[in-house]
Amino acid sequence: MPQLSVQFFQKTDEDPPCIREADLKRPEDCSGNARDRDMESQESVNKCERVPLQKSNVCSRSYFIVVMVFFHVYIINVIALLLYVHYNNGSEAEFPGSSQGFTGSGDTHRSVPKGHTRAPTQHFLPRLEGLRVGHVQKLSLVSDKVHEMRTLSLKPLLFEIPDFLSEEECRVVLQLAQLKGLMESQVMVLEGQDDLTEQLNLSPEEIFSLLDLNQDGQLQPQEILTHSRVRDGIWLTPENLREIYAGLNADPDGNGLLSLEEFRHLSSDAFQRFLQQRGVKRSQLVRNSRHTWLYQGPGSHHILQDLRKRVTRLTKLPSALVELSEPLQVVHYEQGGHYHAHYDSGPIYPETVCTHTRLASNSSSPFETSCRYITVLFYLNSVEGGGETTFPVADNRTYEEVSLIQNNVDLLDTRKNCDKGNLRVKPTRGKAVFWYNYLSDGRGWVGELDEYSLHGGCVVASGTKWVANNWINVDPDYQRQAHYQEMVSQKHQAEDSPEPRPMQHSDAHIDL
Ligand SMILES: [Ca+2]
Ligand SMILES: [Ca+2]
Repeated sequence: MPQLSVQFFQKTDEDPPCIREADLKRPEDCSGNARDRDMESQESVNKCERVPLQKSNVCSRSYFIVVMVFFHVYIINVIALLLYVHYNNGSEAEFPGSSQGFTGSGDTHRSVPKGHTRAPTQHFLPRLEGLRVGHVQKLSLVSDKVHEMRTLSLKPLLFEIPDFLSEEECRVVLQLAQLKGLMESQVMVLEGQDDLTEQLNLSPEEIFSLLDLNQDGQLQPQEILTHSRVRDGIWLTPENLREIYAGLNADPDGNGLLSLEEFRHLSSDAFQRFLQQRGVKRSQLVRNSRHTWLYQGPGSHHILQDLRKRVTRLTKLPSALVELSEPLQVVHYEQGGHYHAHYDSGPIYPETVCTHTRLASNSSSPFETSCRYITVLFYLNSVEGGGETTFPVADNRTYEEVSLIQNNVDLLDTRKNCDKGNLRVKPTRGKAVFWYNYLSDGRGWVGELDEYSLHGGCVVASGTKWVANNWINVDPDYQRQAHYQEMVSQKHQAEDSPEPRPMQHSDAHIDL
């Protein structure tokens, strides 16, 4: 800045010297009297033309002072703005329990002193830019390689990164999962759903109204199917439903719809009991796979720890958030395995609590969801046939839940209709895809569930399929997330352990 000032002064030194007083009288000679003269030399005309120019030079000194004042005020404003941005970035992102500054860069490792529990005054979650479908960004995630990240869709914001994992890393993760042992991803009938109905104490009319999505006073097959899949985990097709209606004599007028009167005659678990009597095959469940969980914190295999660091760099989220999220889930689909289209996390209502912050929230709300802000999905092998990840409504112009099942075409059914979805990702060893399950709230934090993030695993036609999931859990209630991290931080100090650990997830799994 001082140099700029000097240049300014130097420039004015070259300006013509200030005009003499005598010259100021010249304009009078060029007044109307001059036009009365018969003869006027070209020289005098030139003089008349020059005078106003010289007069402006007389003003240039004050003009120069005014410009200088504005210039300095401008420079001072710019410096003040830069200082504000600098200090603001430095302080906004500190998060309780964080071992890394919450600056939006996963690469910045900044220690937070022990005992640091100050609640942040501002909050901001970094969110990557997709720009447009097909856009490729180069990433520096590991020392010896440059990764390329391609935007696959904007609704949801979805990316793919080939060779995110090396062949060796895929092999080790797969073998660790086998060593630990896998369990069925879904038992035949989910328990605990009746408790929710009882807790809410809903009348049949109220349940009917909840199910009647288009509020036309009738329950269409798709309204029943959507509900049943969530409630029981049993994947009903429209044909199954016709079979159940006939078996239970639930639709005496035979119009394929349930009226309120017909609905009243059904007990709340009529469908469930009917299906249990008939028997349910694995292929008739919402998901048909086996899975296990791998802890990624200190003491775990270095590849698992490396993977978590890479995810932190990829998402640019604070490491504390990633560290306190769910462990790595490894899933194995055998030939014929599938996972029908679903959301990885649920909608957020005022009463909703997140599984990971539930202890901190001290809430007795029956509405709970996993609050998985981001899903990072890794393909650990290349599948011989099928097994794609489908996003049936990605970048669709609109989203309507009811229109997902129309004219006997059920877009959620990944055994039948994977080819009819908008976007499919081929499972290739080492590739990662990741997407945001929630939109931004417009203020830098987690907003509503992104309905376009609906996705599923197409049926494995040939061979088997191994994938792994990293979910990053963030509570849409910022204060609750901050309070949770404070609690974890205090627990961590009391135990003097090397790293804060989540209070929910890892305790439920045996560490490798
Ligand atoms: Ca209806
Ligand atoms: Ca009917």
